Amino acid sequence: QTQFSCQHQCNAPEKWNHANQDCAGRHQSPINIVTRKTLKDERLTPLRFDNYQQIFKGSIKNNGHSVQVGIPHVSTVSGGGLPATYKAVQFHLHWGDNGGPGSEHTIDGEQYPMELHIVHMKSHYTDLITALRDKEGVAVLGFFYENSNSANRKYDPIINTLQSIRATNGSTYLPSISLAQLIPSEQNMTSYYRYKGSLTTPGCTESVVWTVFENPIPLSTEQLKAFSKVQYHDGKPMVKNFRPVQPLNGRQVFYSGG
Ligand code: 1SD
Ligand code: ZN
Repeated sequence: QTQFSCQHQCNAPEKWNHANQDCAGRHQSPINIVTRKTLKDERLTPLRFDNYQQIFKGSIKNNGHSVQVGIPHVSTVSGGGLPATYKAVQFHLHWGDNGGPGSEHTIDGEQYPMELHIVHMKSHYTDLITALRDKEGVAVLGFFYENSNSANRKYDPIINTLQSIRATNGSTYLPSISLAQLIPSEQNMTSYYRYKGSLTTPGCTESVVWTVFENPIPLSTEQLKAFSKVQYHDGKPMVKNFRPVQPLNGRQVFYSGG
């Protein structure tokens, strides 16, 4: 088990501070983004995505607090004011109860039904543990979801596996998928927020450069509800697997503009 796995009380974030010193730190994530307090920053130009189009086959796993997909090839993100080039390591999601509020970040108090995290580390590192020792070693891209009337077929490969990874530690084959198909088109990713924060699960390490995109990804209600079929270790439905928002403690959130 690595330090990132969620072994106990994954659905009781209020208990984390006792077990993990960093979870009581002053630069924690997620946060509520108050749009009128954000600062427009001209350096936050469109991000550069390399190899996000690459189709890969992998496996999807119920890790006890989310469903996670490891990324087996090199895809990088850079530019947009990021301090380095970062390569994608894995992605996972946070969601609500049957399509109810479930995102980790909130915008002016609004909680979206789900949030995607694509976890990256500076491209010269070979593992996340080392990257987390660098205060800018990890970059997470966060995307919201919104309810739409029609199903988003690009999510079928993921949603079709959920039934077979209901149990904790369940994993299954994930057929052809690309990172690009999961996120908005590049012209719809120019509006985003940037701040310095932490992992949202223990050890809550404060080594994360966060980018939270404004434009949500559409999914139908049925698709959103499918995630609630996944189960925690104790067999209860894995729902509301988000950490509540944390105090900003004087941090500035930057905005790329429209
Ligand atoms: O919750 C994830 C956790 O599963 C792990 O992926 C960690 C990075 O190793 O990141 C957190 S989060 O901050 O991306 N939610
Ligand atoms: Zn996450």
